[in-house]
Amino acid sequence: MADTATPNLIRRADYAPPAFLIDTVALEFDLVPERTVVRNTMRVRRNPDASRAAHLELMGEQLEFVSAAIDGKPFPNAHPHEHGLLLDQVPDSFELTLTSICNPAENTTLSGLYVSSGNFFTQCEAEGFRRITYFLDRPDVMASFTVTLRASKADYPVLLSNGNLLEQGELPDGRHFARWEDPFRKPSYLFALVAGKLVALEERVKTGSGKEKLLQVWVEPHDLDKTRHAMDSLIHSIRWDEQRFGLELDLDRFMIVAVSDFNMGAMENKGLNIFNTKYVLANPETATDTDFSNIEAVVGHEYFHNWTGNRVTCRDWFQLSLKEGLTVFRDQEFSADMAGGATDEAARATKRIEDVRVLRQMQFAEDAGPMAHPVRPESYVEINNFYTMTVYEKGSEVVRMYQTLFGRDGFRNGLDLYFKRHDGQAVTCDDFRHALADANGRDLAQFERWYSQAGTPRVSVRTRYDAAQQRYSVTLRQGYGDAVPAARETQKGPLLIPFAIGLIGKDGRDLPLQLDGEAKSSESTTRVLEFTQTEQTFTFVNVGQEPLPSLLRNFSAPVIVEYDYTGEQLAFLLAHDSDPFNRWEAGQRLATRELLALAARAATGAALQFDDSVVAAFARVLTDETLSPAFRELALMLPSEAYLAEQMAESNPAAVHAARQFVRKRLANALRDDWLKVYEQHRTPGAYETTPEAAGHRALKNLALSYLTELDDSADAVRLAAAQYETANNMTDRAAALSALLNAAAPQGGSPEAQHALDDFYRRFEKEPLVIDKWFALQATQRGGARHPVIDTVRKLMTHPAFNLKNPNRARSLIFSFCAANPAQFHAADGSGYAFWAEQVIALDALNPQVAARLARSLELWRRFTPALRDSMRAALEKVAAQVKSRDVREIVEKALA
Ligand code: B3K
Ligand code: ZN
Repeated sequence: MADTATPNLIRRADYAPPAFLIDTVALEFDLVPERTVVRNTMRVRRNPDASRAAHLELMGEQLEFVSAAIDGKPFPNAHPHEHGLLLDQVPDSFELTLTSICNPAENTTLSGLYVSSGNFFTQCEAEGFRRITYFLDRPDVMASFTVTLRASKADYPVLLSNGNLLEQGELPDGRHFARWEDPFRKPSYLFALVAGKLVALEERVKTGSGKEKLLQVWVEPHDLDKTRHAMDSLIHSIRWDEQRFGLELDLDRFMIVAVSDFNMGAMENKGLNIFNTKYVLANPETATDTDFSNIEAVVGHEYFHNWTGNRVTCRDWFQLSLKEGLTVFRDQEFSADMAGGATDEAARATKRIEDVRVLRQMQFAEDAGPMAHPVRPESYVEINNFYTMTVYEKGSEVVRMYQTLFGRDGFRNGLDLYFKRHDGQAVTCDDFRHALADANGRDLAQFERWYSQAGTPRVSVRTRYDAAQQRYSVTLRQGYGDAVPAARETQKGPLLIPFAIGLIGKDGRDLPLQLDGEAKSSESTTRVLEFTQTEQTFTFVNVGQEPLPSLLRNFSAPVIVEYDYTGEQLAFLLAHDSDPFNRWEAGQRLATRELLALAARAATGAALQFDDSVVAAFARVLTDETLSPAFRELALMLPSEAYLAEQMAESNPAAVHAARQFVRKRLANALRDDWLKVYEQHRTPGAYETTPEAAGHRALKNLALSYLTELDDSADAVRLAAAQYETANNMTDRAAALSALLNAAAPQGGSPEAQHALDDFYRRFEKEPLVIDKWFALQATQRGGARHPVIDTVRKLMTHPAFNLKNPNRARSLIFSFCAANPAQFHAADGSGYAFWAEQVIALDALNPQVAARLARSLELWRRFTPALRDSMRAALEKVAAQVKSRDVREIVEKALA
């Protein structure tokens, strides 16, 4: 029954197995941009495990129905409608042949089959396959696919699909064909084809069992010089998955294809991964260190899906985190191992810090708004709206907690059992949890709450030292605070929280840990407490001095820890904690506390003052040469404006910006000589190297440059930045210099040096779309000034000949950068940012609902803002709600307004 309040709400509780199964699919494509004919021959039979249905209902969208035949004879009872094809009175087992037509040239949604730069590409996850042919387009229907592609040989010399190439050859009229077969059964969302003028970087590698594999990275010819890093990342991924998890590449050939029009990062289609160019193309002149590491992470992520996602897939889309949370966890571990190996904890920690920063800024915010949902959602209107930070990043934290509880070996045993039980199946998050529980002899019933409860848990900590008894007790209490309704409804009881803790003595060293009842202290000075009740006390014995607790080491659970540290204690932890994550965390807490106090004053117009002890704590980090440059950069970077605004009782982006700028200026002026020295010391002369060490030097040097631009007299900074811009031999340094020039020029609304560099940058990289994206993004995120609002620049750039709303990367580089990454300017008091946002959501809605819905989300936290902003945000939301048509955007704005 349709729920009238929320039309087309899909619920997890309503899952039923499919009435029919499809065993084999033979697809034939006659590829023509405006009119592609698809012939689909399937072996269909009734599902013995489902109740008997009267008819076969296939999904289909935007298709022109041509014909249907059963067992070779025309079938009269096929009824096409807006959402698919209904076939009446079908036999129990039969061969079904359907012919339909689609229009890839006009497909601006970038879901299904579409044309980009004259080439054909597909994107099927989650429900794009139904835009190609009629099908049971759901992940629990797994079939064997063969695919025949036919197209003009001159226009589409390369024809690719999943699996192995069976044959290729010539056809009359300048056409040719290729036939592919995927040896593994798969759900339709993993289908892919590519056709066009492409070239490949190729490499042959041997896997663990000695088999030779062909690896290819396909791009447009002018991009071939930017494929080496993606290929290296692929080779490293293959090796890593063998070593860490014993998982080998199961195909003879593995292909990556880059496309410049793409809705997200990349897609794990079996044997034929399709990537946004942003996550493939890199050379030192065009890509930053961040781009290089993102490429490594995304190539790894998609490759790792081959086992976690493809070999074992999801029964239904509510189980999305089964593959996404697990695969994010795997790519995070891969990147950490690439940076620091298994043992260099400090190097691993930099990756951990970056991941946690993203989680806290984005996922915690999601949990505090109208889109809050459990890692395994209970319902959705549009599944594409649930490829979220919660499903991906919180989902990854949930997987990480198994490893924290059972150790690397226990986790590996669990994963081995998972594959042993479920290889070739479409399964659920419960199946995964049961495998982990059974392999480790544990009952993980309580752990299920991590999948079913939304909202960010809060753990408040009380400690008590009894000097006479030498006992130290730590009392933990868990709850959710004032959760939003969407989250509160799901909260049923306490979670199993692995809570890692250490105790630090007066000399800054870890104390031995012995819990009450234990015979002796443990070897490790970090203990993972299993915290399972609403309130629970853990008592350490033989504690000879009052310790300072180091709480939630390495961020062992996705929770907020509340503990009243003094400023001095935080400075002590920042200087001494043996857990590198918590050293960073102490600095962030210290800075956040000061910044929030300042923002509260700024909101009332009071004068700002700053505690010198905080400056001293930061100075110590800046000059501590025992710390890696990468770590120092992370520790000295202040919490983002978005994160800070989210911590306020009423978000006030202008006050946060004023406070953060005040602190940046204070740190710049107070430590001027140190910044200059660090800038000089961390230059990386000579040839560009992509190593984590070299990237760390560049990061710290460029942070110093950015602080120097805040000096009351920024002439030195401008001189350094202009020289760095001119002489840079890599994009990291060039882009950082340009950003520094824009920042230094912000108060005056521009400078000749900044303008010169901007113009030069455009001319130099005119033919590199990914670099021009940076050019747009740097301008959209620039600081601006009171009399120089950035919205004016953004509106002007919207009319630039290189701007193109249909290209998601370009739309993101200008519109999203402004609306989601420049809070102080976007939330301008006059509402100009919101008016712009509404216009762009409406314009994108007509072209590409998935991209529009992402943009729509930048106003979802409107209720948390100051009253004046709130009213004008609501007005913008209402305007959008009244005009948009797509299910995607409607779900977002209706939830926001509800
Ligand atoms: N599985 C894809 C995401 C598909 C998004 C569909 N809206 C990429 C990934 O997570 O690897
Ligand atoms: Zn994924």
